[in-house]
Amino acid sequence: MKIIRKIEEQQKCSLNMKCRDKKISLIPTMGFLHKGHLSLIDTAKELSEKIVVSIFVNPTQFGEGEDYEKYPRDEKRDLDILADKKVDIVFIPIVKEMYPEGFQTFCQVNQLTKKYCGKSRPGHFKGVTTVVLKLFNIIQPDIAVFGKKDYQQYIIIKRMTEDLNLPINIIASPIVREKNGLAMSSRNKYLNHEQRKEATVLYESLIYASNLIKQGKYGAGFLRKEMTNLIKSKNNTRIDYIDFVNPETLKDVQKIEEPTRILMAVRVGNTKLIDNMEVKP
Ligand code: PAJ
Repeated sequence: MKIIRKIEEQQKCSLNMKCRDKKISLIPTMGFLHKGHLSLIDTAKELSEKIVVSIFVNPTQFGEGEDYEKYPRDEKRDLDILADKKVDIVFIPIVKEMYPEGFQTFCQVNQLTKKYCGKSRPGHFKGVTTVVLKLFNIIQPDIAVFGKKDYQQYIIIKRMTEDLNLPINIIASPIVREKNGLAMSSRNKYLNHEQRKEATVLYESLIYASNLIKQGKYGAGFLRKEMTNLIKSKNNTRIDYIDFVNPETLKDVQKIEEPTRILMAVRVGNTKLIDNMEVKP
């Protein structure tokens, strides 16, 4: 496994793989790896010969007062995990080279970024698309794999790739959960024992809604209310949003008449957790 920190070295290495006709898959991450990240590597391995994982806690996607400084980092542990997983390259750029003095060019997807997570985190998705576009330019992957855990992020990146005619196949990989249903996330580290138990209410409420839909309850308003009551029954939870959306356009849906994605964000203590699920009538 090669560890690359310099942008120029990664560019040379990618060019070399391409000259040898090797298909490259990229899995962008912010590190502190868990089984969710590893499942993206498994998905990528089915699709291409060469696997590049990037680790970069991207400062431009964190707002003021957010957790950039205290975002969990453990490079040594991540590298051990990736070596075990037999990935080909780990790209770990440094902030000063990604954003040198004078940096002022950003990539912005206009509409899809306004709602849901974009509402409470203005500028967040602009930081995400900018860094992902930079990683695409540096690594030149044929395929890039993203988790459905961050469903809005996946749709935004798909839109950017299409809008900018990038020759990259964007693949979505399923959500990996703990045994109790909690979607895996590096930020779960912030939860204490009690909060971890309460955090399972996100998944429980999604399952509850999908069961109500199976019983013929199709109204988004009714379903939101039912989910809200369940979530509010737990201490220390505060709902940020629960929305029913078209899985491609992310436009609001009033009635579950076709496949719909439920998107949700809930604060457990001070930690914002997100989850989502597809439901069908
Ligand atoms: P990060 O939160 O590290 O996630 C990296 C990738 O892992 C994302 O595509 C995310 O959706 C996926 N992922 C995280 N938890 C998952 C789970 N439980 N199941 C399946 N996939 C999961 O998302 C980011 O980093 C950043 O915004 C990034 C795209 C790297 C840009 O900085």
